[in-house]
Amino acid sequence: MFDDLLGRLGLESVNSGACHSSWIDHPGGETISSRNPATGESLAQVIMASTDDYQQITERSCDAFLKWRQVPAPKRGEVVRQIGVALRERKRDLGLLVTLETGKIRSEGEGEVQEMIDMCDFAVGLSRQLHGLTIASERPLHRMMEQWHPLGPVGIITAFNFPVAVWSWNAALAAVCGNSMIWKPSPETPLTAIAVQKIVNEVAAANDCEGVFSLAIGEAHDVGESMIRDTRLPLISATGSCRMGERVAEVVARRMGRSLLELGGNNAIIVTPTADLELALRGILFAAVGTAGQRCTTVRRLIVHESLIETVIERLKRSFASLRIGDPWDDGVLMGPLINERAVETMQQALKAAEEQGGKILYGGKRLPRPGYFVEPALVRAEPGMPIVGEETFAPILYVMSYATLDEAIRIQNGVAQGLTSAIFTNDLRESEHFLSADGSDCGIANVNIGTSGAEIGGAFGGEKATGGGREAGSDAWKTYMRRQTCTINRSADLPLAQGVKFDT
Ligand code: UN1
Repeated sequence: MFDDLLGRLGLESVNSGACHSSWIDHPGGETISSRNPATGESLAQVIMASTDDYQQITERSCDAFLKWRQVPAPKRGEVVRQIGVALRERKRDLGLLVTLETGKIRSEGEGEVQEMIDMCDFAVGLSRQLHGLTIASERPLHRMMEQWHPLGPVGIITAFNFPVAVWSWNAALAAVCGNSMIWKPSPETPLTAIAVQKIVNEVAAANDCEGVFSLAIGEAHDVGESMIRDTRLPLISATGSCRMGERVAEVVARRMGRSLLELGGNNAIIVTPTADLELALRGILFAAVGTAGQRCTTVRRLIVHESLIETVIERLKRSFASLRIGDPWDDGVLMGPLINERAVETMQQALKAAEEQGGKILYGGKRLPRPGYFVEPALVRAEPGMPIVGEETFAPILYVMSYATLDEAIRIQNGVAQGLTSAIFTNDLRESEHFLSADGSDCGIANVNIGTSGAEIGGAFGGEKATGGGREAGSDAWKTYMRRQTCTINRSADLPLAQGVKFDT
């Protein structure tokens, strides 16, 4: 069954993780195993790219950019449309592969591919709307305008938890904007990356644009470092931990490059006395345990009005206890495994720290006695000031805290380093408007009566503070992938200077 799946995705012949316009036969990097986190077994071996391979890939990418930037944007959109069609045809298989390699449940695996398709559709429309402004000039017979030009080859670094959707956020936009790109996926998910690259290669070959999309699977310390230092890449888009993002920000800024960072979250949900509790509990459950707590949008802190906290805790304990945890392939399972052994250990350490810092484990947190990396979700009574509550632990741990006034709840919510997503459950218009106002949530995403995770692609995605400030996917996120040019055009025979400056000879 597994072999059939790999066969259908064209993966039986390629075990190399390096592709420019064609696959590199003998990449020089180390060999890694792709593992199924539900069993701990190896799925396949992949040879990674070395720094030399990276150089070769990037040279081709630079060449491809020179050609691609001349292709009219709507024609570039047509190529992205075809990628969307190809993804529709492989949605089920690619979704299964995502499940196999990440351990997320099947509907989430397929949902990721749907997100890629949505992103392609969005980018196709955008390819006819890369609009600039025209601006009134203060000088007679002059006009001003802004235009948006392609930027150059873009470096795309993605994480294991959304191994394909986050690539598409970047790739679909970068492509219609006229950029080539080099993708460094997480070494935890090499097979999905290779499968995507194969799909894209078919479309690129049919459209004579080979080399626009390329892949370099490699380690952070060689391929990753080469990429962020590379002055040929004007933009590095990186998704991952705050620590990784700090390194990227520092190195890219030193060479005056642009970085688009989508880093850690420490997201909170506030539950007020007027909340629809049934709705809130459903929203909290998906946000807390969906993807086994391994989304950057996972809710990590629950801030509940003191009048409700005992009820909410009791109800959540029951929901956690009745949650079906198991093989993500099986119908009805809602929570699969963590990605690897290290993730299980990190979760255990965080729970230990929480207890040492005065927290109380109200439910769960144990490793399940079965192969793979399965854990119970944990519910922990905590206080806002506990150091561990300020950290993002990539696991299903939900810290519950109580509040008395909405000002206090918002203060608790904003009182962490990260600023990705936030939500309030309330039926009180004033509370909701306060939460969304300038003195409300300080996050890049603020929701009312829905949880913190599961954003649509139409909105710009990203967060403030330690989350990095980048915006990807919808709205006007495309502007990060282009360079803005301000043009002043004079159709008079005079040369008047701005601000009335005289410089007559
Ligand atoms: C991430 O975890 O890196 O909003 C992104 C969500 C997803 C994206 C998560 N669409 O939960």
